[in-house]
Amino acid sequence: MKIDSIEMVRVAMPLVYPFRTAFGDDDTIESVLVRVTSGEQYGWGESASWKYPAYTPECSIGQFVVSREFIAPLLIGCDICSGQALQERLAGIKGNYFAKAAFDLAWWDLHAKCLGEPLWKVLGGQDPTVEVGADFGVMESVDRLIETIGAANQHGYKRVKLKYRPGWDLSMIAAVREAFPDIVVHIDCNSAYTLDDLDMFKRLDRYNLAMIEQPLGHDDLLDHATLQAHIRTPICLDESITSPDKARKAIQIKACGWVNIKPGRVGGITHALSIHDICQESGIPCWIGGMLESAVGASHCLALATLPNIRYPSDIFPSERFYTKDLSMPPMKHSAPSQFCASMNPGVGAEPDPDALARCALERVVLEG
Ligand code: OSB
Ligand code: MG
Repeated sequence: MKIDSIEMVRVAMPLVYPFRTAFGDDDTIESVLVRVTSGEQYGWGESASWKYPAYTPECSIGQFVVSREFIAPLLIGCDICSGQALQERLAGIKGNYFAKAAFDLAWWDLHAKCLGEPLWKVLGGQDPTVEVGADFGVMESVDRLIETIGAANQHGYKRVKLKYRPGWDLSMIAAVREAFPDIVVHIDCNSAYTLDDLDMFKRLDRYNLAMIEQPLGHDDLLDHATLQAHIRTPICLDESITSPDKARKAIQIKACGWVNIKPGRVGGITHALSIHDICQESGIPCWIGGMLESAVGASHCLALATLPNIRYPSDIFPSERFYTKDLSMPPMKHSAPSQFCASMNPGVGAEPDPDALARCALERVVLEG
């Protein structure tokens, strides 16, 4: 498919309430949407590295500049026949995973539309129905958290993920376990700790958590392997897995028992598929994470979540949880309690609402071949 034009838009999407994690408290999500056009067809991609480089080293302003100055010029006018070919074309650009991802996702949407097939089928998904979990950030009190978990339980969620940071840690988990001895629960530390906290992690073993997500440095593998050797609870790597190569190395040194795959963090669907397959071959199960993207990015996540080695409820949410009005259409809606159904339409099945896109746009550029 020859890429005739590329549109890039950086947006700010106001949240209905602040999202509080070990890396900060955010009230707006910054994201970059990319549209690639080939003849009459077009595809949409999105990745959200956020405003501050606090989750990984990328941030939305940098993402936009790298997209405009370096990535789009390498793709415009080119005939790109596969996700692999797209990644090879961009191989000279180091890192910048989120920036590359939006283009890779747009290419996959375009490709699936040209085939006339839903994206999830093109990726090798077997069942469009996907199980998703409940997630809770840091709250004003543990009592409030326990109330909220109770409601999620009632709603039918099969697992709960809790953000975990200094001051919202062991005593919070002890209280949650006391209130809910049997629920499937895991914590996400967003790289807030070091091996100096080994004793704390050893104490966590008694709470029978499903996993501990990204306890140590955002780019670390080795210390995670050391920690994993000292604790029973499986580690799930998120931030540290930025490429298929990192996944291979993490598995080789036994740094984790699970991998959270986010298409943005790994440079797109092409590498998400490779990581999925590497993990599957090594007996490491995966699940899909998200970055509070609009329905375009979330629908790409949903397509990936239909793959066979996705073995834990994913982080995919109804739009209304985060946004008064989703920037993209159709908004994310449960198909049944704790489930979503991937779109049966050709492609990813979502695209920005033009008015909402214009309202949220911070900067926009179009490159013609
Ligand atoms: O670390 O998984 C993460 C959201 C934004 C950035 C990083 C992360 C997350 C999540 C998603 O945890 C959870 C949610 O969407 O509630
Ligand atoms: Mg995480």
